[in-house]
Amino acid sequence: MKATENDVTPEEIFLNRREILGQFGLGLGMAATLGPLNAMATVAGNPAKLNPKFDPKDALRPLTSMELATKYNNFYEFSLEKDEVHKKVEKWKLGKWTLDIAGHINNKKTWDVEDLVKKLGVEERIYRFRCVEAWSMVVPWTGFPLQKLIALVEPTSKAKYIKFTSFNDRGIGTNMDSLLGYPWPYTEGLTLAEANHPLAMMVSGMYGKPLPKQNGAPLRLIVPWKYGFKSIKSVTKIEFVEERPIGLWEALAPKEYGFYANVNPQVDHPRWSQASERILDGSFFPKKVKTLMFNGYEQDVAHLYAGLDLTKNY
Ligand SMILES: Nc1nc2c(c(=O)[nH]1)N[C@H]1C(S)=C(S)[C@@H](COP(=O)(O)O)O[C@H]1N2
Ligand SMILES: [Mo]
Repeated sequence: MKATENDVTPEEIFLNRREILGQFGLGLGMAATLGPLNAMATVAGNPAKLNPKFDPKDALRPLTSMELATKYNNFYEFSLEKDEVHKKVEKWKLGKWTLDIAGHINNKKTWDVEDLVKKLGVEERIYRFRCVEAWSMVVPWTGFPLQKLIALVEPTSKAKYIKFTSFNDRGIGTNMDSLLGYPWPYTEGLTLAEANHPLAMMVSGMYGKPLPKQNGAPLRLIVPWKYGFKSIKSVTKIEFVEERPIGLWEALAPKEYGFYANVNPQVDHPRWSQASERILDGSFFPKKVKTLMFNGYEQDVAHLYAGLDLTKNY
């Protein structure tokens, strides 16, 4: 499918680059483009040639509707009910939002998120998005590669990991106090090498529009080869640290939610299988499909984990 002028919405006029790396990842060329929202996302190139064991049909999936992706959310600061989150965020007045970038870097600064997004520019990418709860979507995100931010702030040799922190404001997250024992705020972490991978991005929009509050406005992380809980929403602080950060979910249940949390069909969650997933389509029984290693981005990211035994959980 080729993008035509008709596909371009007003929000995209300021996009300086429009490329879709999602469905098959980086190795397969840049020809894929966003078509009508319910169309199959297609790519150029021949994945089977690059990886004989890989059936391209397994990775080719329809785009999730915007309606579904913005009304079925995990955002515990607001609600545990996925279909309640979009209602519970209504009272949140999203004004000026600052992002503190700190730690072992040369260019520490508290940014106005709008200025940062303007400075680094945005591009669009369609990625599969797979929750640890065994459901998935396919979402067109807009944002900038995290590696651009890393280059901007210039980490020193002491920086080994990046720690991300969400807001810690009960006036915003009206459900935070009801979750006793949760070590708020929501935090997550990546190794510097993971964060520097070109697929990792900071997202400020979806479906060509500004990011809705329920999806983590104004700026969130998206790491498409990892379970969704790694993709922290509404980030207020990014710290370059020496020690491996322990995220909220790892702190709560380390045997269930590890640090790496790479999508891996061979390693079951202690309470359910990860071998397959339901691709959400709004129906009562969405189609069940095999889960792909690294969520289908194996060729792009496997080298990051060269020393790890992928039959084990991390
Ligand atoms: N701050 C924060 N970030 C979060 C969560 C959360 O509860 N709070 N949930 C995570 C989980 S489990 C998933 S699956 C995704 C859901 O993102 P979506 O609602 O945009 O699909 O966000 C992740 N990021
Ligand atoms: Mo999730």
